[in-house]
Amino acid sequence: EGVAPQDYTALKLKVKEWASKAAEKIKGKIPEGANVYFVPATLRPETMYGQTCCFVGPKINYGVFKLSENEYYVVTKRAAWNMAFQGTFFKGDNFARDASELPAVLELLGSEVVGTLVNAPLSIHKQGVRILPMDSVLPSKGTGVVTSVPSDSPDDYATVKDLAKKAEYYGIKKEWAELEISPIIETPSYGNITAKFLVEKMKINSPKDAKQLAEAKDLAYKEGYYKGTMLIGDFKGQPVEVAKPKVREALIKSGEAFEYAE
Ligand code: A2H
Repeated sequence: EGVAPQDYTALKLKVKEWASKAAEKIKGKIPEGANVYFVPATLRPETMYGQTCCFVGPKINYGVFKLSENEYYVVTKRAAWNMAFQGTFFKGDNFARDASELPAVLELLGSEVVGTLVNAPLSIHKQGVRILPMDSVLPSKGTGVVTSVPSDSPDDYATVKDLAKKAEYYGIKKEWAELEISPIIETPSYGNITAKFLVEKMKINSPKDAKQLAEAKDLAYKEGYYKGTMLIGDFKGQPVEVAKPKVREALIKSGEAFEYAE
């Protein structure tokens, strides 16, 4: 971890329909009709139009943390602890003195939530996107939940391709990994689906090609941020550098996201 804090955008993906295993476990623990959100941390809020699914680590333990009578967040305990210091759960003088005071309602294993249908704010896929497994999700970074934008993230692109190819092995429906990948950002060097372009050009065949993916991620990030132009949304036609803080602010203002730092 670096010295400078990372300012993430924590996005709220509301559960529309639980995977059956998760539904069993939450029964009686969360009131019916309460809103439960998966909360991915992203550094690229301007790409949220292109969300096609949301990743969890299948072996990672998540907590369901109570925000209010009808609002709950699914994140790692580590992230909830950070959030507790950033005013997410407690207001005013009310704060947790140690991790046991976090408002945890229950624990869920990543693999148990795979298949859950969530609403992804700004996504062109209005019917919702699925929670899917990604082996490279780090429990020690962000919230342990990673929203997937395969048009602009090489990691996400390589992972959705692999999931679709081996759907049976992963225990998912192939179509969950095959939502349409639409152009979100135009770039001079890599076209309008940067991640696909780079993954194909660099012949990256698997989400396990870590070294090449790191290189692709770097190229995609720099090109998108410094030379990209928005193709969609309220800031269409504007440079990414200008649009990025505006999209973030709009998501926070509408209550669909909040600030998260670490
Ligand atoms: B980014 P940094 Cl379109 N494990 O969001 C692995 N990856 C994680 C993670 C975790 N626990 N938590 C967050 N991330 C991902 C969008 C995106 C991202 C795009 C392009 C690049 C990109 C959609 N996925 O990240 O190490 C999240 O994916 C490359 C910089 O803190 C988050 O932003 O710099 C990013 O990594 C945070 O990485």
